[in-house]
Amino acid sequence: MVVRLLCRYLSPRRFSSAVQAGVFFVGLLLVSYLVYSTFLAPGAPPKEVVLDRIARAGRKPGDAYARVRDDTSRRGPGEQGEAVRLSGEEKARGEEDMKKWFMNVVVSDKISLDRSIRDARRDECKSISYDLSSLPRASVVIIFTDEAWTPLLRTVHSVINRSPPELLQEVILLDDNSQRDELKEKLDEYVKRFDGLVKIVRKNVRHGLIRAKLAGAREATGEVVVFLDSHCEANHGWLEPLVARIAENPSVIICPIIDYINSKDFSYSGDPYAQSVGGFTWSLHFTWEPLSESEKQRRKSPTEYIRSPTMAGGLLAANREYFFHVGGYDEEMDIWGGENLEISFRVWTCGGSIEFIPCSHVGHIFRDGHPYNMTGRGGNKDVHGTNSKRLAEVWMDDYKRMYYLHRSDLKTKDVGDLSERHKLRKDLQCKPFKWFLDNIVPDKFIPDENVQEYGMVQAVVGGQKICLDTLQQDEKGSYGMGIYFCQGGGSSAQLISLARDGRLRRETSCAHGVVRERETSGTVVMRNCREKGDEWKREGDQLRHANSGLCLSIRGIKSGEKVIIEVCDASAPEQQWKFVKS
Ligand code: LR7
Ligand code: MN
Repeated sequence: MVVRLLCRYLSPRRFSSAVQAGVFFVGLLLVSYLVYSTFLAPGAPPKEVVLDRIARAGRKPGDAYARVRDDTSRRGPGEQGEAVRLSGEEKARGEEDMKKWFMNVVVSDKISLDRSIRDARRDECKSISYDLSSLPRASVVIIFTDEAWTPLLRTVHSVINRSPPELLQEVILLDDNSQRDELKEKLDEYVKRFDGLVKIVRKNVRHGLIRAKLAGAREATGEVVVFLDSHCEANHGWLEPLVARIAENPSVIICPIIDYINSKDFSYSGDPYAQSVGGFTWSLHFTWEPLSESEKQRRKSPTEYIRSPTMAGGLLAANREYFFHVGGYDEEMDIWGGENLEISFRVWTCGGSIEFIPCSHVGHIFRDGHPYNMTGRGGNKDVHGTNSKRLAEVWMDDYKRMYYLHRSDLKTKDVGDLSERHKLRKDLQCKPFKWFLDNIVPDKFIPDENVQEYGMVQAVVGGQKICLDTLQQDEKGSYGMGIYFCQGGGSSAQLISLARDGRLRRETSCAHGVVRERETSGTVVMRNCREKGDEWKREGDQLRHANSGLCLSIRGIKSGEKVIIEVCDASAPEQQWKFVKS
Protein backbone atom coordinates (compact mmCIF):
# COMPACT_ATOMS: atom_id res chain seq x y z
CA MET A 1 0.00 0.00 0.00
CA VAL A 2 2.83 2.38 0.86
CA VAL A 3 4.36 1.57 -2.54
CA ARG A 4 1.11 2.38 -4.41
CA LEU A 5 0.77 5.72 -2.66
CA LEU A 6 4.31 6.60 -3.58
CA CYS A 7 3.57 5.65 -7.26
CA ARG A 8 0.70 8.05 -7.55
CA TYR A 9 2.67 11.09 -6.46
CA LEU A 10 6.08 10.41 -7.93
CA SER A 11 7.20 10.76 -11.56
CA PRO A 12 8.10 7.54 -13.51
CA ARG A 13 11.76 8.67 -13.79
CA ARG A 14 12.18 8.59 -10.09
CA PHE A 15 10.08 5.47 -9.75
CA SER A 16 12.72 2.80 -9.30
CA SER A 17 14.80 4.61 -6.65
CA ALA A 18 11.59 5.49 -4.82
CA VAL A 19 10.66 1.79 -4.75
CA GLN A 20 14.06 0.97 -3.29
CA ALA A 21 13.65 3.63 -0.58
CA GLY A 22 10.14 2.39 0.15
CA VAL A 23 11.28 -1.19 0.54
CA PHE A 24 14.06 -0.05 2.87
CA PHE A 25 11.57 2.02 4.89
CA VAL A 26 9.14 -0.87 5.24
CA GLY A 27 11.99 -3.16 6.24
CA LEU A 28 13.04 -0.71 8.92
CA LEU A 29 9.48 -0.56 10.28
CA LEU A 30 9.28 -4.33 10.37
CA VAL A 31 12.58 -4.75 12.25
CA SER A 32 11.67 -2.07 14.80
CA TYR A 33 8.30 -3.70 15.34
CA LEU A 34 9.93 -7.07 15.98
CA VAL A 35 12.47 -5.58 18.41
CA TYR A 36 9.70 -3.67 20.22
CA SER A 37 7.31 -6.61 20.52
CA THR A 38 9.95 -9.08 21.67
CA PHE A 39 11.77 -7.03 24.28
CA LEU A 40 9.96 -3.82 25.13
CA ALA A 41 6.21 -4.12 24.69
CA PRO A 42 4.07 -4.74 27.78
CA GLY A 43 3.35 -8.24 26.50
CA ALA A 44 7.03 -9.22 26.32
CA PRO A 45 7.83 -12.59 27.89
CA PRO A 46 8.42 -12.11 31.64
CA LYS A 47 11.87 -12.61 33.07
CA GLU A 48 10.89 -16.00 34.49
CA VAL A 49 10.05 -17.31 31.06
CA VAL A 50 13.38 -16.11 29.75
CA LEU A 51 15.07 -17.83 32.69
CA ASP A 52 13.01 -20.92 32.13
CA ARG A 53 14.08 -20.97 28.48
CA ILE A 54 17.68 -20.73 29.56
CA ALA A 55 17.03 -23.54 32.01
CA ARG A 56 15.40 -25.69 29.36
CA ALA A 57 18.29 -24.93 27.11
CA GLY A 58 20.30 -26.66 29.81
CA ARG A 59 21.64 -23.74 31.82
CA LYS A 60 20.45 -23.05 35.37
CA PRO A 61 21.61 -20.58 38.03
CA GLY A 62 24.55 -22.15 39.81
CA ASP A 63 25.71 -24.22 36.87
CA ALA A 64 28.93 -22.25 36.56
CA TYR A 65 29.82 -22.87 40.20
CA ALA A 66 32.08 -25.83 40.89
CA ARG A 67 30.72 -27.72 43.88
CA VAL A 68 33.20 -29.28 46.26
CA ARG A 69 32.61 -32.96 46.92
CA ASP A 70 33.34 -34.58 50.26
CA ASP A 71 36.59 -36.43 50.21
CA THR A 72 37.79 -38.66 53.03
CA SER A 73 41.37 -37.80 52.19
CA ARG A 74 40.94 -34.07 52.87
CA ARG A 75 43.24 -32.96 55.68
CA GLY A 76 43.45 -29.64 57.51
CA PRO A 77 41.88 -27.82 60.45
CA GLY A 78 38.41 -29.16 61.18
CA GLU A 79 38.40 -31.54 58.19
CA GLN A 80 36.27 -34.66 58.60
CA GLY A 81 34.45 -32.73 61.33
CA GLU A 82 37.39 -32.94 63.72
CA ALA A 83 37.93 -30.49 66.58
CA VAL A 84 40.36 -27.58 66.18
CA ARG A 85 42.67 -26.81 69.11
CA LEU A 86 44.25 -23.42 69.53
CA SER A 87 47.26 -22.34 71.53
CA GLY A 88 48.95 -19.17 72.71
CA GLU A 89 47.66 -15.86 71.49
CA GLU A 90 45.00 -17.47 69.26
CA LYS A 91 43.66 -19.40 72.19
CA ALA A 92 43.23 -16.18 74.15
CA ARG A 93 41.46 -14.50 71.23
CA GLY A 94 39.21 -17.53 70.88
CA GLU A 95 38.23 -17.26 74.52
CA GLU A 96 37.32 -13.63 73.99
CA ASP A 97 35.10 -14.71 71.07
CA MET A 98 33.18 -17.02 73.37
CA LYS A 99 32.07 -13.97 75.35
CA LYS A 100 31.18 -11.86 72.32
CA TRP A 101 29.84 -14.44 69.85
CA PHE A 102 29.18 -17.43 72.09
CA MET A 103 31.22 -19.34 69.53
CA ASN A 104 34.91 -19.51 68.75
CA VAL A 105 35.21 -17.47 65.59
CA VAL A 106 39.03 -17.83 65.56
CA VAL A 107 38.48 -21.58 65.22
CA SER A 108 35.79 -21.14 62.60
CA ASP A 109 38.03 -18.85 60.54
CA LYS A 110 40.73 -21.55 60.39
CA ILE A 111 38.37 -24.12 58.90
CA SER A 112 37.69 -24.33 55.16
CA LEU A 113 34.22 -23.16 54.15
CA ASP A 114 34.07 -26.41 52.19
CA ARG A 115 35.30 -28.62 55.01
CA SER A 116 34.47 -32.30 54.77
CA ILE A 117 32.31 -33.89 57.45
CA ARG A 118 31.57 -37.54 58.05
CA ASP A 119 28.33 -38.94 56.72
CA ALA A 120 26.02 -38.94 59.76
CA ARG A 121 23.38 -41.23 58.28
CA ARG A 122 22.84 -44.83 59.19
CA ASP A 123 23.77 -47.27 56.45
CA GLU A 124 20.19 -48.08 55.45
CA CYS A 125 19.77 -44.45 54.37
CA LYS A 126 22.72 -44.49 52.02
CA SER A 127 21.23 -47.07 49.70
CA ILE A 128 17.91 -45.28 49.12
CA SER A 129 17.76 -43.86 45.60
CA TYR A 130 15.64 -40.86 44.69
CA ASP A 131 14.23 -39.92 41.29
CA LEU A 132 15.57 -36.39 41.22
CA SER A 133 13.72 -35.43 38.06
CA SER A 134 10.32 -36.00 39.67
CA LEU A 135 10.96 -34.40 43.07
CA PRO A 136 9.96 -30.81 43.87
CA ARG A 137 12.68 -28.17 44.07
CA ALA A 138 13.54 -26.43 47.32
CA SER A 139 14.33 -22.85 48.27
CA VAL A 140 16.63 -22.79 51.28
CA VAL A 141 15.99 -19.75 53.48
CA ILE A 142 18.84 -18.79 55.84
CA ILE A 143 17.95 -15.98 58.23
CA PHE A 144 20.63 -14.04 60.04
CA THR A 145 21.31 -10.96 62.06
CA ASP A 146 24.98 -10.01 62.40
CA GLU A 147 26.17 -13.59 62.11
CA ALA A 148 29.95 -14.10 61.99
CA TRP A 149 31.28 -14.39 58.44
CA THR A 150 32.67 -17.93 58.29
CA PRO A 151 29.83 -19.76 60.10
CA LEU A 152 27.33 -17.99 57.84
CA LEU A 153 29.17 -18.81 54.64
CA ARG A 154 29.97 -22.34 55.72
CA THR A 155 26.20 -22.81 56.01
CA VAL A 156 25.80 -21.61 52.41
CA HIS A 157 28.72 -23.68 51.08
CA SER A 158 27.50 -26.83 52.80
CA VAL A 159 24.00 -26.41 51.38
CA ILE A 160 25.25 -25.89 47.84
CA ASN A 161 27.94 -28.56 48.00
CA ARG A 162 25.66 -31.21 49.42
CA SER A 163 22.39 -30.58 47.56
CA PRO A 164 21.74 -32.15 44.17
CA PRO A 165 21.62 -29.20 41.71
CA GLU A 166 18.37 -30.62 40.35
CA LEU A 167 16.66 -30.04 43.71
CA LEU A 168 18.10 -26.70 44.75
CA GLN A 169 15.97 -23.88 43.41
CA GLU A 170 17.85 -21.13 45.27
CA VAL A 171 19.40 -20.08 48.55
CA ILE A 172 17.82 -17.00 50.11
CA LEU A 173 19.95 -15.11 52.61
CA LEU A 174 17.54 -13.07 54.65
CA ASP A 175 19.54 -10.35 56.37
CA ASP A 176 17.57 -9.21 59.39
CA ASN A 177 19.01 -5.70 59.58
CA SER A 178 22.63 -6.66 60.27
CA GLN A 179 24.84 -3.70 61.14
CA ARG A 180 28.30 -5.10 60.41
CA ASP A 181 29.89 -3.73 57.25
CA GLU A 182 31.33 -7.01 56.02
CA LEU A 183 27.78 -8.32 55.63
CA LYS A 184 26.95 -5.59 53.11
CA GLU A 185 28.83 -5.07 49.77
CA LYS A 186 31.43 -7.68 50.65
CA LEU A 187 28.72 -10.29 50.98
CA ASP A 188 26.99 -9.12 47.77
CA GLU A 189 30.32 -9.54 45.98
CA TYR A 190 31.07 -12.89 47.57
CA VAL A 191 27.86 -14.62 46.55
CA LYS A 192 28.38 -13.75 42.87
CA ARG A 193 30.58 -16.83 42.65
CA PHE A 194 27.47 -18.97 43.10
CA ASP A 195 26.26 -17.88 39.68
CA GLY A 196 22.84 -16.58 40.61
CA LEU A 197 21.95 -19.37 43.01
CA VAL A 198 22.19 -17.21 46.12
CA LYS A 199 19.85 -14.28 46.56
CA ILE A 200 20.29 -11.73 49.36
CA VAL A 201 17.21 -10.02 50.78
CA ARG A 202 17.80 -7.24 53.27
CA LYS A 203 15.48 -5.72 55.83
CA ASN A 204 16.22 -2.18 56.96
CA VAL A 205 14.16 -2.64 60.13
CA ARG A 206 14.90 -5.43 62.59
CA HIS A 207 12.25 -8.11 62.04
CA GLY A 208 13.16 -10.69 64.64
CA LEU A 209 13.64 -14.26 63.53
CA ILE A 210 9.94 -15.05 63.22
CA ARG A 211 9.03 -12.27 60.82
CA ALA A 212 12.41 -12.84 59.12
CA LYS A 213 11.44 -16.44 58.35
CA LEU A 214 8.10 -15.28 56.97
CA ALA A 215 9.80 -12.66 54.83
CA GLY A 216 12.24 -15.26 53.51
CA ALA A 217 9.49 -17.72 52.68
CA ARG A 218 7.61 -15.00 50.79
CA GLU A 219 10.64 -14.50 48.54
CA ALA A 220 10.99 -18.21 47.88
CA THR A 221 10.00 -19.58 44.49
CA GLY A 222 10.58 -23.30 45.04
CA GLU A 223 7.69 -25.67 45.72
CA VAL A 224 9.40 -26.56 49.00
CA VAL A 225 10.80 -24.09 51.50
CA VAL A 226 13.56 -25.13 53.90
CA PHE A 227 14.58 -22.95 56.85
CA LEU A 228 18.02 -23.03 58.42
CA ASP A 229 19.80 -21.04 61.13
CA SER A 230 22.87 -19.16 59.91
CA HIS A 231 25.39 -21.44 61.67
CA CYS A 232 24.62 -24.85 60.27
CA GLU A 233 26.32 -27.47 58.11
CA ALA A 234 24.15 -29.61 55.88
CA ASN A 235 25.28 -33.21 55.98
CA HIS A 236 25.53 -35.79 53.16
CA GLY A 237 22.28 -36.38 51.28
CA TRP A 238 20.37 -34.06 53.59
CA LEU A 239 17.91 -32.60 51.07
CA GLU A 240 16.55 -35.60 49.18
CA PRO A 241 14.68 -37.23 52.11
CA LEU A 242 13.09 -33.90 53.08
CA VAL A 243 11.66 -33.09 49.66
CA ALA A 244 10.73 -36.72 49.00
CA ARG A 245 8.60 -36.87 52.13
CA ILE A 246 6.88 -33.58 51.27
CA ALA A 247 6.18 -34.85 47.76
CA GLU A 248 4.55 -37.88 49.36
CA ASN A 249 2.51 -35.84 51.86
CA PRO A 250 2.36 -32.05 51.46
CA SER A 251 0.75 -31.46 54.84
CA VAL A 252 3.79 -32.71 56.71
CA ILE A 253 6.30 -30.32 58.19
CA ILE A 254 9.50 -32.23 58.27
CA CYS A 255 12.66 -31.70 60.28
CA PRO A 256 16.12 -33.15 59.75
CA ILE A 257 17.99 -34.77 62.62
CA ILE A 258 19.95 -31.97 64.29
CA ASP A 259 23.60 -32.85 64.74
CA TYR A 260 25.81 -31.11 67.26
CA ILE A 261 28.56 -28.70 66.27
CA ASN A 262 30.60 -27.69 69.29
CA SER A 263 30.74 -23.90 69.62
CA LYS A 264 34.27 -23.99 71.11
CA ASP A 265 36.17 -26.36 68.83
CA PHE A 266 33.73 -26.84 65.92
CA SER A 267 33.84 -30.63 66.16
CA TYR A 268 30.86 -32.15 64.39
CA SER A 269 29.03 -35.03 66.06
CA GLY A 270 26.14 -36.79 64.43
CA ASP A 271 24.21 -39.71 65.82
CA PRO A 272 23.04 -42.02 63.02
CA TYR A 273 20.66 -43.74 65.42
CA ALA A 274 19.15 -40.58 66.92
CA GLN A 275 15.67 -41.39 68.19
CA SER A 276 14.53 -38.39 70.18
CA VAL A 277 11.39 -36.45 69.50
CA GLY A 278 10.29 -32.97 70.56
CA GLY A 279 8.23 -32.22 73.65
CA PHE A 280 7.40 -29.15 75.71
CA THR A 281 7.16 -27.94 79.27
CA TRP A 282 4.15 -26.09 80.65
CA SER A 283 6.35 -23.03 80.87
CA LEU A 284 6.39 -23.42 77.07
CA HIS A 285 9.97 -24.40 76.47
CA PHE A 286 11.07 -27.03 73.99
CA THR A 287 12.39 -30.37 75.33
CA TRP A 288 13.81 -33.57 73.89
CA GLU A 289 11.92 -36.75 74.76
CA PRO A 290 12.50 -40.43 74.07
CA LEU A 291 10.51 -42.03 71.28
CA SER A 292 7.20 -43.39 72.60
CA GLU A 293 6.44 -47.12 72.55
CA SER A 294 3.49 -46.59 70.22
CA GLU A 295 5.63 -44.73 67.68
CA LYS A 296 8.25 -47.50 67.87
CA GLN A 297 5.49 -50.01 67.12
CA ARG A 298 4.11 -48.00 64.23
CA ARG A 299 7.38 -47.62 62.33
CA LYS A 300 8.09 -50.36 59.85
CA SER A 301 11.68 -49.51 59.02
CA PRO A 302 14.55 -47.56 60.60
CA THR A 303 14.58 -45.11 57.70
CA GLU A 304 10.91 -44.22 58.09
CA TYR A 305 9.85 -40.80 59.39
CA ILE A 306 9.26 -40.34 63.13
CA ARG A 307 6.15 -38.48 64.25
CA SER A 308 7.11 -35.79 66.73
CA PRO A 309 4.78 -33.72 68.94
CA THR A 310 6.92 -30.60 68.55
CA MET A 311 10.01 -29.27 66.78
CA ALA A 312 13.05 -27.31 67.96
CA GLY A 313 12.25 -24.53 65.52
CA GLY A 314 15.23 -23.68 63.37
CA LEU A 315 15.57 -26.50 60.87
CA LEU A 316 12.49 -27.53 58.92
CA ALA A 317 11.08 -28.07 55.46
CA ALA A 318 7.53 -27.60 54.22
CA ASN A 319 5.53 -27.37 51.06
CA ARG A 320 5.52 -23.59 50.65
CA GLU A 321 1.82 -23.37 49.86
CA TYR A 322 0.90 -25.58 52.79
CA PHE A 323 3.15 -23.56 55.09
CA PHE A 324 1.19 -20.39 54.30
CA HIS A 325 -2.15 -22.20 54.18
CA VAL A 326 -1.69 -23.46 57.73
CA GLY A 327 -0.81 -19.98 58.97
CA GLY A 328 2.95 -19.50 58.40
CA TYR A 329 4.01 -17.94 61.67
CA ASP A 330 2.37 -15.42 63.96
CA GLU A 331 3.50 -12.10 62.49
CA GLU A 332 3.16 -10.41 65.87
CA MET A 333 5.72 -12.63 67.59
CA ASP A 334 8.90 -10.69 68.17
CA ILE A 335 12.67 -11.44 68.01
CA TRP A 336 13.00 -14.99 69.38
CA GLY A 337 11.01 -17.84 70.91
CA GLY A 338 7.60 -19.44 71.00
CA GLU A 339 7.10 -19.85 67.26
CA ASN A 340 8.40 -23.42 67.35
CA LEU A 341 5.74 -24.66 69.77
CA GLU A 342 3.12 -22.49 68.11
CA ILE A 343 3.68 -24.08 64.69
CA SER A 344 3.77 -27.53 66.29
CA PHE A 345 0.47 -27.25 68.17
CA ARG A 346 -1.11 -25.53 65.19
CA VAL A 347 -0.04 -28.01 62.52
CA TRP A 348 -1.10 -31.06 64.55
CA THR A 349 -4.47 -29.66 65.58
CA CYS A 350 -5.23 -28.26 62.12
CA GLY A 351 -4.83 -31.56 60.31
CA GLY A 352 -1.14 -31.76 59.48
CA SER A 353 1.79 -33.38 61.22
CA ILE A 354 5.35 -32.76 62.41
CA GLU A 355 7.91 -35.39 61.54
CA PHE A 356 11.62 -36.01 61.88
CA ILE A 357 13.34 -37.91 59.12
CA PRO A 358 16.25 -40.11 60.20
CA CYS A 359 17.99 -39.99 56.83
CA SER A 360 18.44 -36.22 56.77
CA HIS A 361 21.08 -34.70 59.05
CA VAL A 362 22.04 -31.06 59.53
CA GLY A 363 24.60 -29.82 62.06
CA HIS A 364 23.88 -26.75 64.19
CA ILE A 365 26.26 -24.73 66.37
CA PHE A 366 24.72 -24.69 69.82
CA ARG A 367 25.51 -21.45 71.58
CA ASP A 368 25.18 -20.60 75.26
CA GLY A 369 23.77 -17.15 74.58
CA HIS A 370 22.53 -14.76 71.94
CA PRO A 371 25.12 -12.49 70.34
CA TYR A 372 22.45 -9.97 69.39
CA ASN A 373 20.05 -7.60 71.08
CA MET A 374 17.08 -9.55 72.44
CA THR A 375 14.95 -6.49 73.16
CA GLY A 376 11.74 -6.43 71.19
CA ARG A 377 9.33 -3.70 70.22
CA GLY A 378 8.58 -1.10 72.85
CA GLY A 379 11.62 -2.18 74.88
CA ASN A 380 10.19 -5.65 75.55
CA LYS A 381 12.84 -7.65 77.44
CA ASP A 382 10.73 -10.80 77.69
CA VAL A 383 10.04 -11.76 74.09
CA HIS A 384 9.85 -15.47 74.86
CA GLY A 385 7.27 -14.78 77.56
CA THR A 386 5.03 -12.56 75.49
CA ASN A 387 5.33 -14.68 72.34
CA SER A 388 4.38 -17.72 74.40
CA LYS A 389 1.39 -15.92 75.88
CA ARG A 390 0.16 -15.32 72.32
CA LEU A 391 0.43 -19.01 71.57
CA ALA A 392 -1.19 -20.07 74.85
CA GLU A 393 -4.11 -17.70 74.34
CA VAL A 394 -4.78 -18.81 70.79
CA TRP A 395 -4.04 -22.55 70.78
CA MET A 396 -4.25 -23.99 74.29
CA ASP A 397 -7.86 -23.35 75.30
CA ASP A 398 -8.26 -23.73 79.05
CA TYR A 399 -4.82 -25.36 79.33
CA LYS A 400 -3.32 -21.91 79.09
CA ARG A 401 -3.81 -21.99 82.86
CA MET A 402 -0.76 -24.28 83.01
CA TYR A 403 1.34 -21.55 81.40
CA TYR A 404 0.03 -18.91 83.78
CA LEU A 405 0.96 -21.11 86.73
CA HIS A 406 4.54 -20.40 85.70
CA ARG A 407 3.95 -16.91 84.46
CA SER A 408 1.21 -15.42 86.62
CA ASP A 409 2.85 -12.04 85.97
CA LEU A 410 1.73 -12.27 82.33
CA LYS A 411 -1.97 -12.87 83.00
CA THR A 412 -2.87 -9.24 82.52
CA LYS A 413 -0.06 -8.33 80.11
CA ASP A 414 -1.17 -6.88 76.78
CA VAL A 415 0.44 -8.91 74.01
CA GLY A 416 -1.32 -7.26 71.09
CA ASP A 417 -4.25 -8.16 68.91
CA LEU A 418 -4.98 -11.87 68.62
CA SER A 419 -8.09 -11.73 66.46
CA GLU A 420 -6.37 -12.75 63.23
CA ARG A 421 -4.88 -15.85 64.80
CA HIS A 422 -8.21 -16.76 66.42
CA LYS A 423 -9.81 -16.35 63.00
CA LEU A 424 -7.20 -18.60 61.41
CA ARG A 425 -7.93 -21.30 63.97
CA LYS A 426 -11.63 -21.04 63.24
CA ASP A 427 -11.25 -20.94 59.46
CA LEU A 428 -9.05 -24.04 59.47
CA GLN A 429 -11.46 -25.77 61.86
CA CYS A 430 -8.65 -26.90 64.10
CA LYS A 431 -9.21 -29.43 66.86
CA PRO A 432 -9.16 -28.48 70.55
CA PHE A 433 -5.89 -28.58 72.50
CA LYS A 434 -7.34 -31.46 74.53
CA TRP A 435 -7.25 -33.52 71.33
CA PHE A 436 -3.53 -32.81 71.02
CA LEU A 437 -2.95 -33.84 74.63
CA ASP A 438 -4.97 -37.04 74.30
CA ASN A 439 -3.69 -38.16 70.92
CA ILE A 440 -0.26 -36.69 70.31
CA VAL A 441 1.22 -36.50 73.82
CA PRO A 442 -0.86 -39.02 75.81
CA ASP A 443 1.93 -39.37 78.37
CA LYS A 444 2.17 -35.66 79.11
CA PHE A 445 1.55 -35.09 82.81
CA ILE A 446 -1.12 -32.50 83.55
CA PRO A 447 -0.47 -31.47 87.18
CA ASP A 448 -4.11 -30.72 88.05
CA GLU A 449 -5.88 -33.45 86.07
CA ASN A 450 -5.98 -37.16 86.75
CA VAL A 451 -4.49 -36.64 90.20
CA GLN A 452 -5.56 -37.51 93.73
CA GLU A 453 -4.53 -34.13 95.05
CA TYR A 454 -2.85 -30.99 93.80
CA GLY A 455 -1.67 -27.70 95.25
CA MET A 456 0.80 -26.35 97.78
CA VAL A 457 1.72 -29.08 100.25
CA GLN A 458 1.44 -27.35 103.60
CA ALA A 459 2.18 -28.16 107.22
CA VAL A 460 1.39 -25.76 110.08
CA VAL A 461 3.81 -25.76 113.00
CA GLY A 462 3.67 -23.19 115.79
CA GLY A 463 1.37 -21.02 113.70
CA GLN A 464 3.85 -20.97 110.77
CA LYS A 465 2.70 -22.24 107.38
CA ILE A 466 5.48 -24.25 105.80
CA CYS A 467 5.27 -25.69 102.25
CA LEU A 468 7.26 -28.12 100.15
CA ASP A 469 9.37 -26.00 97.80
CA THR A 470 11.88 -26.74 95.03
CA LEU A 471 13.98 -23.87 96.40
CA GLN A 472 14.63 -22.73 92.82
CA GLN A 473 16.81 -25.75 92.10
CA ASP A 474 17.29 -26.86 88.51
CA GLU A 475 14.57 -29.44 87.94
CA LYS A 476 16.35 -30.97 84.96
CA GLY A 477 18.71 -32.87 87.21
CA SER A 478 18.00 -34.52 90.55
CA TYR A 479 17.66 -32.36 93.64
CA GLY A 480 16.59 -32.59 97.25
CA MET A 481 13.03 -31.40 97.93
CA GLY A 482 13.06 -28.46 100.33
CA ILE A 483 10.62 -26.48 102.44
CA TYR A 484 9.86 -22.77 102.62
CA PHE A 485 7.29 -20.42 104.07
CA CYS A 486 4.13 -20.85 102.01
CA GLN A 487 3.86 -18.26 99.26
CA GLY A 488 0.35 -16.93 98.86
CA GLY A 489 -1.08 -16.97 95.35
CA GLY A 490 0.49 -20.31 94.53
CA SER A 491 4.15 -19.89 93.68
CA SER A 492 4.94 -22.40 90.96
CA ALA A 493 7.92 -23.67 93.00
CA GLN A 494 5.47 -24.97 95.63
CA LEU A 495 2.91 -26.70 93.41
CA ILE A 496 2.97 -30.47 93.72
CA SER A 497 0.68 -33.30 92.68
CA LEU A 498 -0.11 -36.62 94.27
CA ALA A 499 -0.76 -38.48 91.02
CA ARG A 500 -3.26 -41.30 90.58
CA ASP A 501 -0.38 -43.75 90.40
CA GLY A 502 0.74 -42.63 93.87
CA ARG A 503 3.74 -40.68 92.71
CA LEU A 504 4.44 -37.37 94.46
CA ARG A 505 5.60 -35.18 91.66
CA ARG A 506 6.21 -32.02 89.73
CA GLU A 507 5.82 -31.71 85.96
CA THR A 508 8.87 -33.82 85.18
CA SER A 509 10.43 -34.85 88.49
CA CYS A 510 9.19 -37.48 90.95
CA ALA A 511 9.90 -37.85 94.69
CA HIS A 512 12.07 -40.74 95.86
CA GLY A 513 12.62 -41.55 99.53
CA VAL A 514 16.29 -42.18 100.29
CA VAL A 515 17.09 -43.97 103.54
CA ARG A 516 20.53 -45.26 104.50
CA GLU A 517 20.77 -48.77 105.86
CA ARG A 518 19.87 -49.13 109.55
CA GLU A 519 18.76 -45.51 109.71
CA THR A 520 15.24 -44.49 110.69
CA SER A 521 15.08 -41.26 108.73
CA GLY A 522 16.03 -40.13 105.24
CA THR A 523 15.75 -37.48 102.56
CA VAL A 524 13.46 -36.87 99.58
CA VAL A 525 15.25 -36.75 96.24
CA MET A 526 13.48 -35.57 93.10
CA ARG A 527 14.51 -37.38 89.93
CA ASN A 528 13.20 -37.42 86.37
CA CYS A 529 9.91 -39.31 86.31
CA ARG A 530 11.23 -41.49 83.48
CA GLU A 531 12.77 -43.43 86.35
CA LYS A 532 9.82 -45.15 87.93
CA GLY A 533 9.37 -42.93 91.02
CA ASP A 534 8.34 -44.13 94.47
CA GLU A 535 4.79 -44.60 95.69
CA TRP A 536 3.39 -42.37 98.44
CA LYS A 537 0.26 -43.14 100.44
CA ARG A 538 -2.20 -40.87 102.17
CA GLU A 539 -2.88 -41.91 105.77
CA GLY A 540 -5.09 -39.30 107.34
CA ASP A 541 -3.06 -36.14 106.86
CA GLN A 542 0.22 -38.03 106.70
CA LEU A 543 2.15 -38.88 103.54
CA ARG A 544 3.80 -42.28 103.87
CA HIS A 545 6.65 -43.37 101.64
CA ALA A 546 5.53 -46.88 100.69
CA ASN A 547 8.95 -48.58 100.32
CA SER A 548 10.38 -47.48 103.67
CA GLY A 549 7.16 -46.99 105.60
CA LEU A 550 8.48 -43.59 106.77
CA CYS A 551 6.46 -40.36 106.73
CA LEU A 552 7.13 -36.93 105.23
CA SER A 553 8.15 -34.57 108.01
CA ILE A 554 9.68 -31.20 108.88
CA ARG A 555 10.66 -32.04 112.45
CA GLY A 556 13.77 -30.04 113.32
CA ILE A 557 13.97 -28.48 109.83
CA LYS A 558 13.95 -24.77 109.04
CA SER A 559 12.55 -22.89 106.07
CA GLY A 560 15.10 -23.11 103.24
CA GLU A 561 16.34 -26.57 104.26
CA LYS A 562 15.52 -30.02 102.86
CA VAL A 563 12.45 -31.99 103.93
CA ILE A 564 12.90 -35.43 105.56
CA ILE A 565 11.12 -38.73 106.03
CA GLU A 566 11.06 -40.30 109.49
CA VAL A 567 9.17 -42.77 111.64
CA CYS A 568 5.46 -42.05 111.39
CA ASP A 569 3.81 -40.38 114.34
CA ALA A 570 0.14 -39.56 113.82
CA SER A 571 0.19 -36.96 116.59
CA ALA A 572 3.15 -34.92 115.26
CA PRO A 573 2.08 -31.64 113.62
CA GLU A 574 5.31 -31.80 111.56
CA GLN A 575 3.79 -34.74 109.68
CA GLN A 576 0.34 -33.31 108.94
CA TRP A 577 0.07 -32.20 105.32
CA LYS A 578 -2.72 -30.53 103.40
CA PHE A 579 -2.82 -29.71 99.70
CA VAL A 580 -3.97 -26.10 99.57
CA LYS A 581 -4.80 -23.86 96.63
CA SER A 582 -3.37 -20.59 97.94
O1 LR7 B 1 16.18 -11.03 65.65
C1 LR7 B 1 16.71 -12.02 65.18
N1 LR7 B 1 16.80 -12.13 63.82
C2 LR7 B 1 17.39 -13.21 63.21
O2 LR7 B 1 17.45 -13.26 61.98
C3 LR7 B 1 17.23 -13.06 65.97
C4 LR7 B 1 17.82 -14.15 65.36
N2 LR7 B 1 17.92 -14.21 63.99
C5 LR7 B 1 18.53 -15.36 63.34
C6 LR7 B 1 19.87 -15.77 63.89
O3 LR7 B 1 20.92 -15.08 63.25
C7 LR7 B 1 19.88 -17.26 63.59
O4 LR7 B 1 20.30 -17.55 62.31
O5 LR7 B 1 17.67 -16.45 63.63
C8 LR7 B 1 18.42 -17.64 63.72
C9 LR7 B 1 18.09 -18.35 65.02
O6 LR7 B 1 18.60 -17.66 66.11
P1 LR7 B 1 19.52 -18.39 67.19
O7 LR7 B 1 20.51 -19.24 66.51
O8 LR7 B 1 20.02 -17.38 68.14
O9 LR7 B 1 18.42 -19.28 67.85
P2 LR7 B 1 18.63 -20.70 68.65
O10 LR7 B 1 19.38 -21.64 67.85
O11 LR7 B 1 19.06 -20.36 70.02
O12 LR7 B 1 17.09 -21.06 68.75
C10 LR7 B 1 16.16 -22.03 68.34
O13 LR7 B 1 14.90 -21.51 68.81
C11 LR7 B 1 14.48 -20.32 68.19
C12 LR7 B 1 13.19 -19.95 68.84
O14 LR7 B 1 12.66 -18.80 68.32
C13 LR7 B 1 14.36 -20.50 66.69
O15 LR7 B 1 13.33 -21.40 66.37
C14 LR7 B 1 15.68 -20.99 66.14
O16 LR7 B 1 15.58 -21.18 64.76
C15 LR7 B 1 16.02 -22.29 66.84
N3 LR7 B 1 17.17 -22.98 66.39
C16 LR7 B 1 17.11 -24.33 66.25
O17 LR7 B 1 16.10 -24.97 66.43
C17 LR7 B 1 18.37 -24.99 65.84
C18 LR7 B 1 18.49 -26.31 66.48
C19 LR7 B 1 18.53 -26.17 67.97
C20 LR7 B 1 18.07 -27.33 68.64
C21 LR7 B 1 17.71 -28.27 69.25
MN1 MN C 1 20.81 -21.30 66.23
